[in-house]
Amino acid sequence: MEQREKILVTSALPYANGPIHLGHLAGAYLPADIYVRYQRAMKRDVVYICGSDEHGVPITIAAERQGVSPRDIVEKYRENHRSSFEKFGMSFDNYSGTSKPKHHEISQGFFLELHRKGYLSEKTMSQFYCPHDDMFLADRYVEGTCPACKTEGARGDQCDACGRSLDPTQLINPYCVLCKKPPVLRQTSHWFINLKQFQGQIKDWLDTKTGWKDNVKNFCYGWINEGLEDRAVTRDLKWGVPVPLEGYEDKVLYVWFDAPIGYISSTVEWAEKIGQPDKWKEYWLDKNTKMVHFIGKDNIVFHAIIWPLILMGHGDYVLPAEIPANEYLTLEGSKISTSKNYAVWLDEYLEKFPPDPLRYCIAINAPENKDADFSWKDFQARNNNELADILGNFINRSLTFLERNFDGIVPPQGELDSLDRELLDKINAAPDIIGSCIEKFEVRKATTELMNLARFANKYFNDQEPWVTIKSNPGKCGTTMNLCVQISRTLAILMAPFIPFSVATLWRMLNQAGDVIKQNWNDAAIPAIAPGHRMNKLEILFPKIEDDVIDAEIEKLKNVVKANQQITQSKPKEEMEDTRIDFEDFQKVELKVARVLEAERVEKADRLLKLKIEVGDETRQIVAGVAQFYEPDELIGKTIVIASNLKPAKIRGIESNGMLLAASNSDKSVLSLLTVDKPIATGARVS
Ligand code: B3M
Ligand code: ZN
Repeated sequence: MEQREKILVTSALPYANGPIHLGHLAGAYLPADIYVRYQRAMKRDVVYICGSDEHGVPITIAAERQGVSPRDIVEKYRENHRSSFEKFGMSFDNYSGTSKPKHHEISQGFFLELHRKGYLSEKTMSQFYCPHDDMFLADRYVEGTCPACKTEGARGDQCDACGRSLDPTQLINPYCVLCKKPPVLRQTSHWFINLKQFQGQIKDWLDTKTGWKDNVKNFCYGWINEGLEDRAVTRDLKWGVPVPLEGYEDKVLYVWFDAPIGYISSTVEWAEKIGQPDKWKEYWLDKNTKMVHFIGKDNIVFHAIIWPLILMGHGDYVLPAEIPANEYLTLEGSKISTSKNYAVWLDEYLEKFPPDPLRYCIAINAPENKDADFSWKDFQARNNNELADILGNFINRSLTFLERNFDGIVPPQGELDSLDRELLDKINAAPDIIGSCIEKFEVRKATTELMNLARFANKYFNDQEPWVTIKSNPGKCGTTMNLCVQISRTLAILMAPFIPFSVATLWRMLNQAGDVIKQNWNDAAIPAIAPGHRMNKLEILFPKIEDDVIDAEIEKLKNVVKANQQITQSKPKEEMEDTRIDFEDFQKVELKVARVLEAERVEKADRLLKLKIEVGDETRQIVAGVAQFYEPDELIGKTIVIASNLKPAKIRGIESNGMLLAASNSDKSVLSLLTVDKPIATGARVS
């Protein structure tokens, strides 16, 4: 027996830090599900793998913001994703999560193997550290102004505005995302993967991928031509896969190192669940497996360069055959944003609408080669004017006519006219036409072709005028109705990957045995319904969506935009306003030179010293928080600078008449008193 081609399909593992939105669906999920359902109908040996990405900074930041543990966050969203994907009809063979022990074990194994083979090296470097939160600030824990496009709020690993990937230390005015304070640099050690040594190998491999989309290839060549830099694969974080080396117990693997390994661990979990624990090897350890990674465009580098390189370094494993990366979906003309809550969330959508209109709408408008937009009006129009008025209407009028005039029993085919033959030709050609679009990852075109087939069927019904021929030529009318039923069946089989829920209803109406999604794709080419076959009762396939329902959704998004504008307007003053002052304001502070005459510690206050100072012919007492940096004796005789016209204040019950000036760094680990450059009499004004 001929060996069936093995296909391993993956959809990017979504971060378990928030619900799924339409942008996700259009990028990595729906096109993959259509592809897999088609391959299954072609009776190919396909496994479809996914799971949630449960490590990395997006998760820990979400946990900190909500005041819960990372574990709570990932369990909540893993379940949220799993259940909304299921309701949307995503047909994964397995949905796992990367915080599971099996995944940790497999990821550590990969790390150790690369380490053993000498592909990893250890480096000490300075990294941002937040003294306030007492932690290293990995990746997105730091934000600041993008050095390239100058947009504020750029993340430590990437600027969303210009797409540039960044090292946190490149940011202008960096700050810790938790406390908004500036970080300091501290030494830390990490393991790096030496990408350079794979540069030639990865380029040769990419050169063989002649059929890949231009967007993917151009992106990769751009990266390679800039020269591959070594990349850190460990992080100073507490949540993640622990680094399996001595001395590194406090560190974890970088999320992008372990996440793609999640494709393997989810396949392992699948094999265990079906009771064939070694079955995953048939896919992963066979170089003939066709591995297809569906992703959004922001994941290209990781899937097309770093991940293949990890696999090459490890050896034994199959490399990706196809990486169909999609562009972005915008919403009502604007960028979808999880943090701004500007999105259509899948779980909320599914509470109000059925899945198929959305599947159809995204498929026919998929952001394949350029960004595409989702608008609620377009969604309504696609449902009402295409699904309902073309496909639904054709089925409805055909089956109603059959019921009224033929008791719901399929009449035989008589003599064929040219229009009948055209219809049979269309049926015959459709599986190949649609199939080849899907094989080429052209979901938009496949969906358009399918709707055109339904449009043709609707027109065929019109042009044959069965309501006329039923009287004038009943034999011809029978032929027309027979062919209407045949093409309905063809449409059901071929539309199954796109709108699986609706075609299951259609299948029932056609009174067909078995499950429509289990049909053989190529059987759709055959007019297989025999005369004498009885139809089932009619059901409505696509209810129309009313204006008020759509208007409410549009209104909701407008309110989100408004709320976001208000948040920006009500930001704290110091963040929003110009903080510069007039010279007159500065002049109000009288800064003067003084000399320390006496200094002593303040009892029960470790930070304070009580000083007696000379300011011109005046002697004053001040209290200063410098005890951790200066011994009292060191200070006696020193020339300092004070703000002399502050109103006296009591500090720990001791009067302080003025304030000395000192410079300190952001984490208050160094403090240095201001003094003057040349000898000058005390009381001199500083301005
Ligand atoms: N979680 C990125 C994302 O959700 C990441 C994908 C991992 S795939 C291995 O955009
Ligand atoms: Zn902080």
